[in-house]
Amino acid sequence: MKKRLAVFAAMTAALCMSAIGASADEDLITIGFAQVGHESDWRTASTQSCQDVFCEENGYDLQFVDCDNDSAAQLEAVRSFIEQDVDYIIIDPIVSTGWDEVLTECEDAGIPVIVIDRTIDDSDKYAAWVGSNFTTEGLACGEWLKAYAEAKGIEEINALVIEGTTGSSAAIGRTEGFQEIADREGWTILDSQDGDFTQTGGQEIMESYIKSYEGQFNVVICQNDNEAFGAMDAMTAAGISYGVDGDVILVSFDACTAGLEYVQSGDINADFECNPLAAPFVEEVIQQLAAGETPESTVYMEEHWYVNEDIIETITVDGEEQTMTVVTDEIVEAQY
Ligand code: GZL
Repeated sequence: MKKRLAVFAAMTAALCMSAIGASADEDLITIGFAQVGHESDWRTASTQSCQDVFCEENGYDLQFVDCDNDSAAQLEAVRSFIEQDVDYIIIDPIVSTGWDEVLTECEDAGIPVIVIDRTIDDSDKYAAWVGSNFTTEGLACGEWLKAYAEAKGIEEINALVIEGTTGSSAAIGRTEGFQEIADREGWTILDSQDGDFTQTGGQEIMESYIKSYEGQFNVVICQNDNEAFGAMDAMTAAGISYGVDGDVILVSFDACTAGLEYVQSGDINADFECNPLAAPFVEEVIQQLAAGETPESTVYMEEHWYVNEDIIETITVDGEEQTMTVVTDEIVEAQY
Protein backbone atom coordinates (compact mmCIF):
# COMPACT_ATOMS: atom_id res chain seq x y z
CA MET A 1 0.00 0.00 0.00
CA LYS A 2 2.74 2.37 1.06
CA LYS A 3 4.55 1.69 -2.21
CA ARG A 4 1.40 2.43 -4.30
CA LEU A 5 0.88 5.71 -2.35
CA ALA A 6 4.51 6.64 -2.92
CA VAL A 7 4.14 6.00 -6.68
CA PHE A 8 0.86 8.00 -6.78
CA ALA A 9 2.48 10.90 -4.91
CA ALA A 10 5.44 10.89 -7.28
CA MET A 11 3.15 10.86 -10.34
CA THR A 12 1.07 13.73 -8.91
CA ALA A 13 4.17 15.77 -8.21
CA ALA A 14 5.42 15.14 -11.75
CA LEU A 15 2.05 16.21 -13.21
CA CYS A 16 2.08 19.39 -11.06
CA MET A 17 5.58 20.26 -12.07
CA SER A 18 4.82 19.77 -15.75
CA ALA A 19 1.63 21.82 -15.35
CA ILE A 20 3.56 24.58 -13.58
CA GLY A 21 6.19 24.29 -16.24
CA ALA A 22 3.58 24.55 -18.98
CA SER A 23 1.84 27.54 -17.45
CA ALA A 24 5.23 29.15 -16.72
CA ASP A 25 6.26 28.53 -20.35
CA GLU A 26 3.07 30.30 -21.49
CA ASP A 27 4.05 33.32 -19.34
CA LEU A 28 7.57 33.52 -20.78
CA ILE A 29 8.35 36.11 -23.48
CA THR A 30 9.71 34.17 -26.45
CA ILE A 31 12.65 35.71 -28.29
CA GLY A 32 14.30 34.46 -31.45
CA PHE A 33 17.95 35.55 -31.74
CA ALA A 34 19.76 35.05 -35.07
CA GLN A 35 23.42 35.57 -34.13
CA VAL A 36 26.24 36.09 -36.69
CA GLY A 37 28.27 33.11 -35.55
CA HIS A 38 31.10 32.29 -33.14
CA GLU A 39 34.06 33.79 -35.01
CA SER A 40 35.62 35.95 -32.30
CA ASP A 41 35.99 36.77 -28.60
CA TRP A 42 33.72 39.71 -29.27
CA ARG A 43 31.01 37.43 -30.63
CA THR A 44 31.26 35.13 -27.62
CA ALA A 45 30.70 38.10 -25.30
CA SER A 46 27.79 39.32 -27.44
CA THR A 47 26.09 35.91 -27.26
CA GLN A 48 26.71 35.61 -23.53
CA SER A 49 25.21 39.07 -22.95
CA CYS A 50 21.96 37.98 -24.62
CA GLN A 51 21.86 34.60 -22.89
CA ASP A 52 22.43 36.27 -19.49
CA VAL A 53 19.63 38.79 -19.95
CA PHE A 54 17.07 36.73 -21.89
CA CYS A 55 17.00 33.76 -19.52
CA GLU A 56 14.02 31.92 -17.98
CA GLU A 57 14.65 33.44 -14.54
CA ASN A 58 14.11 36.86 -16.14
CA GLY A 59 10.91 35.67 -17.82
CA TYR A 60 12.23 34.85 -21.29
CA ASP A 61 12.40 31.82 -23.54
CA LEU A 62 15.40 32.47 -25.82
CA GLN A 63 15.48 30.59 -29.11
CA PHE A 64 19.15 31.06 -30.09
CA VAL A 65 20.55 30.26 -33.55
CA ASP A 66 24.30 30.53 -34.28
CA CYS A 67 24.25 31.24 -38.05
CA ASP A 68 27.94 30.40 -38.48
CA ASN A 69 28.65 33.44 -40.69
CA ASP A 70 26.17 32.04 -43.29
CA SER A 71 23.72 34.69 -44.55
CA ALA A 72 21.31 32.12 -46.04
CA ALA A 73 21.18 30.29 -42.72
CA GLN A 74 20.48 33.57 -40.97
CA LEU A 75 17.46 34.34 -43.18
CA GLU A 76 16.26 30.77 -42.59
CA ALA A 77 16.60 31.23 -38.83
CA VAL A 78 14.49 34.40 -38.92
CA ARG A 79 11.79 32.60 -40.94
CA SER A 80 11.83 29.75 -38.41
CA PHE A 81 11.18 32.30 -35.66
CA ILE A 82 8.17 33.58 -37.64
CA GLU A 83 6.85 30.01 -37.92
CA GLN A 84 7.30 29.59 -34.15
CA ASP A 85 5.40 32.87 -33.72
CA VAL A 86 7.92 34.22 -31.22
CA ASP A 87 7.15 37.48 -29.46
CA TYR A 88 10.29 39.34 -30.60
CA ILE A 89 13.18 38.73 -33.01
CA ILE A 90 16.75 39.94 -32.47
CA ILE A 91 19.08 39.99 -35.49
CA ASP A 92 22.80 40.71 -35.67
CA PRO A 93 23.05 40.85 -39.48
CA ILE A 94 26.08 39.12 -40.96
CA VAL A 95 25.89 41.47 -43.94
CA SER A 96 23.97 44.70 -44.31
CA THR A 97 21.91 43.91 -47.42
CA GLY A 98 19.28 41.33 -48.50
CA TRP A 99 16.95 41.98 -45.55
CA ASP A 100 13.82 43.80 -46.75
CA GLU A 101 11.87 40.70 -47.85
CA VAL A 102 12.24 38.77 -44.58
CA LEU A 103 11.71 41.90 -42.47
CA THR A 104 8.46 42.47 -44.39
CA GLU A 105 7.46 38.92 -43.44
CA CYS A 106 8.21 39.72 -39.77
CA GLU A 107 6.13 42.91 -40.05
CA ASP A 108 3.24 40.99 -41.69
CA ALA A 109 3.43 38.45 -38.84
CA GLY A 110 3.27 41.28 -36.30
CA ILE A 111 6.63 40.33 -34.74
CA PRO A 112 8.83 43.32 -33.75
CA VAL A 113 12.49 43.06 -34.79
CA ILE A 114 15.42 44.60 -32.91
CA VAL A 115 18.73 44.80 -34.78
CA ILE A 116 21.96 44.74 -32.78
CA ASP A 117 25.59 45.49 -33.56
CA ARG A 118 25.89 45.45 -37.34
CA THR A 119 23.46 47.48 -39.42
CA ILE A 120 20.84 46.67 -42.05
CA ASP A 121 21.14 49.14 -44.90
CA ASP A 122 18.33 48.06 -47.30
CA SER A 123 15.33 48.11 -44.98
CA ASP A 124 14.00 50.07 -42.00
CA LYS A 125 11.36 47.54 -40.97
CA TYR A 126 12.64 47.07 -37.44
CA ALA A 127 11.82 48.71 -34.13
CA ALA A 128 15.33 49.77 -33.08
CA TRP A 129 19.07 49.26 -33.61
CA VAL A 130 21.54 48.99 -30.73
CA GLY A 131 25.23 49.11 -31.60
CA SER A 132 28.37 51.06 -32.42
CA ASN A 133 29.39 53.69 -34.93
CA PHE A 134 31.94 51.79 -36.97
CA THR A 135 32.94 54.76 -39.11
CA THR A 136 33.74 56.69 -35.93
CA GLU A 137 35.91 53.77 -34.82
CA GLY A 138 37.82 53.93 -38.13
CA LEU A 139 38.17 57.73 -37.94
CA ALA A 140 39.43 57.51 -34.35
CA CYS A 141 42.01 54.93 -35.43
CA GLY A 142 43.23 57.26 -38.18
CA GLU A 143 43.33 60.37 -35.98
CA TRP A 144 45.26 58.53 -33.26
CA LEU A 145 47.75 57.13 -35.81
CA LYS A 146 48.34 60.62 -37.22
CA ALA A 147 49.07 62.04 -33.75
CA TYR A 148 51.14 59.01 -32.73
CA ALA A 149 53.29 59.09 -35.90
CA GLU A 150 53.93 62.80 -35.43
CA ALA A 151 54.90 62.28 -31.78
CA LYS A 152 57.26 59.45 -32.77
CA GLY A 153 58.76 61.36 -35.71
CA ILE A 154 57.42 58.84 -38.23
CA GLU A 155 57.06 60.73 -41.51
CA GLU A 156 55.75 58.00 -43.81
CA ILE A 157 52.83 55.64 -43.19
CA ASN A 158 52.75 52.51 -45.34
CA ALA A 159 49.84 50.50 -43.98
CA LEU A 160 48.40 47.05 -44.49
CA VAL A 161 44.76 46.52 -43.51
CA ILE A 162 43.22 43.18 -42.51
CA GLU A 163 39.50 43.84 -42.96
CA GLY A 164 36.54 42.14 -41.31
CA THR A 165 33.90 40.10 -43.12
CA THR A 166 33.17 41.58 -46.56
CA GLY A 167 29.77 43.26 -46.63
CA SER A 168 29.51 43.61 -42.87
CA SER A 169 28.81 47.15 -41.70
CA ALA A 170 31.61 46.80 -39.12
CA ALA A 171 34.19 46.22 -41.87
CA ILE A 172 32.64 48.82 -44.17
CA GLY A 173 32.60 51.52 -41.47
CA ARG A 174 36.07 50.87 -40.08
CA THR A 175 37.52 50.77 -43.60
CA GLU A 176 35.78 53.99 -44.67
CA GLY A 177 36.75 55.86 -41.51
CA PHE A 178 40.44 54.93 -41.67
CA GLN A 179 40.56 55.51 -45.45
CA GLU A 180 39.23 59.07 -44.97
CA ILE A 181 42.15 59.95 -42.70
CA ALA A 182 44.67 58.10 -44.90
CA ASP A 183 43.49 60.08 -47.94
CA ARG A 184 43.63 63.36 -45.99
CA GLU A 185 47.15 62.64 -44.71
CA GLY A 186 48.52 61.17 -47.94
CA TRP A 187 49.29 57.78 -46.39
CA THR A 188 49.85 54.69 -48.52
CA ILE A 189 47.59 51.69 -47.95
CA LEU A 190 49.58 48.92 -49.63
CA ASP A 191 46.74 46.36 -49.39
CA SER A 192 43.40 45.72 -47.73
CA GLN A 193 41.91 42.19 -47.66
CA ASP A 194 39.18 40.29 -45.79
CA GLY A 195 40.37 38.31 -42.75
CA ASP A 196 36.77 37.42 -41.81
CA PHE A 197 37.22 38.59 -38.21
CA THR A 198 38.98 35.32 -37.31
CA GLN A 199 42.47 34.53 -35.97
CA THR A 200 43.08 32.09 -38.81
CA GLY A 201 42.03 34.73 -41.31
CA GLY A 202 44.32 37.31 -39.73
CA GLN A 203 47.28 34.93 -39.80
CA GLU A 204 46.73 33.80 -43.40
CA ILE A 205 46.31 37.35 -44.73
CA MET A 206 49.37 38.54 -42.78
CA GLU A 207 51.45 35.64 -44.10
CA SER A 208 50.52 36.59 -47.66
CA TYR A 209 51.22 40.25 -46.93
CA ILE A 210 54.69 39.39 -45.62
CA LYS A 211 55.44 37.51 -48.83
CA SER A 212 54.34 40.50 -50.93
CA TYR A 213 55.35 43.52 -48.85
CA GLU A 214 58.09 42.54 -46.35
CA GLY A 215 60.25 45.59 -45.62
CA GLN A 216 57.70 47.98 -47.17
CA PHE A 217 55.13 48.36 -44.35
CA ASN A 218 55.32 50.04 -40.94
CA VAL A 219 51.64 49.83 -39.88
CA VAL A 220 49.19 46.91 -39.68
CA ILE A 221 45.51 47.68 -39.01
CA CYS A 222 43.45 44.65 -37.94
CA GLN A 223 39.68 45.18 -37.85
CA ASN A 224 39.28 42.97 -34.79
CA ASP A 225 41.42 41.46 -32.03
CA ASN A 226 41.29 37.88 -33.27
CA GLU A 227 42.74 38.98 -36.61
CA ALA A 228 45.45 40.85 -34.68
CA PHE A 229 46.34 37.69 -32.74
CA GLY A 230 46.78 35.87 -36.06
CA ALA A 231 48.81 38.73 -37.56
CA MET A 232 51.09 38.68 -34.50
CA ASP A 233 51.73 34.96 -34.98
CA ALA A 234 52.59 35.52 -38.64
CA MET A 235 54.93 38.46 -37.95
CA THR A 236 56.63 36.65 -35.07
CA ALA A 237 57.23 33.62 -37.31
CA ALA A 238 58.76 35.92 -39.95
CA GLY A 239 60.97 37.69 -37.41
CA ILE A 240 59.15 41.01 -37.86
CA SER A 241 58.92 43.10 -34.67
CA TYR A 242 55.68 44.93 -33.87
CA GLY A 243 54.10 46.99 -31.10
CA VAL A 244 55.51 49.75 -28.94
CA ASP A 245 59.14 48.62 -29.29
CA GLY A 246 58.80 47.11 -32.77
CA ASP A 247 59.28 48.15 -36.38
CA VAL A 248 55.54 47.83 -37.13
CA ILE A 249 52.74 49.75 -35.41
CA LEU A 250 49.93 47.25 -34.73
CA VAL A 251 46.38 48.52 -34.27
CA SER A 252 43.21 46.55 -33.51
CA PHE A 253 39.47 46.95 -32.87
CA ASP A 254 37.09 45.37 -30.30
CA ALA A 255 39.31 45.68 -27.19
CA CYS A 256 38.29 42.30 -25.75
CA THR A 257 40.16 41.20 -22.60
CA ALA A 258 42.87 39.33 -24.51
CA GLY A 259 43.30 42.29 -26.85
CA LEU A 260 43.77 44.67 -23.93
CA GLU A 261 46.31 42.30 -22.38
CA TYR A 262 48.36 42.64 -25.57
CA VAL A 263 47.97 46.43 -25.44
CA GLN A 264 49.20 46.39 -21.85
CA SER A 265 52.21 44.25 -22.85
CA GLY A 266 52.98 46.62 -25.73
CA ASP A 267 52.39 44.07 -28.52
CA ILE A 268 49.39 46.06 -29.74
CA ASN A 269 49.88 49.84 -29.83
CA ALA A 270 46.18 50.80 -29.76
CA ASP A 271 42.82 49.01 -29.58
CA PHE A 272 39.53 50.73 -30.46
CA GLU A 273 36.72 49.26 -28.39
CA CYS A 274 33.49 47.95 -29.83
CA ASN A 275 31.12 47.15 -26.97
CA PRO A 276 29.36 43.75 -27.38
CA LEU A 277 27.15 43.99 -24.27
CA ALA A 278 23.99 45.19 -26.02
CA ALA A 279 21.41 42.90 -24.37
CA PRO A 280 20.44 45.17 -21.43
CA PHE A 281 19.64 47.94 -23.92
CA VAL A 282 17.69 45.53 -26.11
CA GLU A 283 15.65 44.49 -23.06
CA GLU A 284 14.78 48.16 -22.48
CA VAL A 285 13.51 48.37 -26.06
CA ILE A 286 11.41 45.22 -25.58
CA GLN A 287 9.92 46.54 -22.34
CA GLN A 288 9.03 49.83 -24.08
CA LEU A 289 7.39 47.97 -26.96
CA ALA A 290 5.47 45.75 -24.51
CA ALA A 291 4.23 48.89 -22.76
CA GLY A 292 3.04 50.33 -26.08
CA GLU A 293 5.78 52.95 -26.09
CA THR A 294 7.96 53.92 -29.07
CA PRO A 295 11.65 53.19 -28.35
CA GLU A 296 14.55 55.28 -29.62
CA SER A 297 15.31 54.00 -33.13
CA THR A 298 19.09 54.20 -32.57
CA VAL A 299 20.96 53.38 -29.35
CA TYR A 300 24.76 53.80 -29.41
CA MET A 301 26.93 51.80 -27.03
CA GLU A 302 29.57 53.53 -24.89
CA GLU A 303 33.11 52.80 -26.04
CA HIS A 304 36.71 53.69 -25.22
CA TRP A 305 39.98 53.94 -27.15
CA TYR A 306 42.85 52.08 -25.46
CA VAL A 307 46.60 52.57 -25.78
CA ASN A 308 49.81 51.34 -24.17
CA GLU A 309 51.61 54.71 -23.92
CA ASP A 310 50.32 58.03 -22.60
CA ILE A 311 51.92 60.00 -25.46
CA ILE A 312 48.57 60.96 -27.02
CA GLU A 313 46.02 61.93 -24.37
CA THR A 314 43.16 63.09 -26.60
CA ILE A 315 42.17 63.07 -30.28
CA THR A 316 39.45 64.96 -32.12
CA VAL A 317 36.99 62.87 -34.14
CA ASP A 318 34.28 64.62 -36.16
CA GLY A 319 34.90 67.75 -34.10
CA GLU A 320 34.48 65.90 -30.77
CA GLU A 321 37.39 65.57 -28.35
CA GLN A 322 37.91 61.94 -27.31
CA THR A 323 40.20 60.49 -24.65
CA MET A 324 42.89 57.88 -25.25
CA THR A 325 42.94 55.57 -22.21
CA VAL A 326 46.14 53.85 -21.05
CA VAL A 327 45.35 50.22 -20.21
CA THR A 328 45.69 49.29 -16.51
CA ASP A 329 45.23 46.03 -14.60
CA GLU A 330 41.83 47.29 -13.40
CA ILE A 331 40.67 47.96 -16.97
CA VAL A 332 41.77 44.51 -18.13
CA GLU A 333 40.09 42.91 -15.10
CA ALA A 334 36.78 44.64 -15.82
CA GLN A 335 36.73 44.04 -19.60
CA TYR A 336 34.36 41.65 -21.41
C1 GZL B 1 31.45 44.60 -34.60
C2 GZL B 1 31.20 43.12 -34.73
C3 GZL B 1 32.42 42.47 -35.25
C4 GZL B 1 33.56 42.51 -34.25
C5 GZL B 1 34.22 41.21 -34.54
O1 GZL B 1 30.39 45.20 -34.03
O2 GZL B 1 30.13 42.87 -35.62
O3 GZL B 1 32.14 41.11 -35.52
O4 GZL B 1 34.40 43.61 -34.43
C6 GZL B 1 33.01 40.32 -34.72
O5 GZL B 1 35.05 40.72 -33.53
O6 GZL B 1 33.36 39.14 -35.31
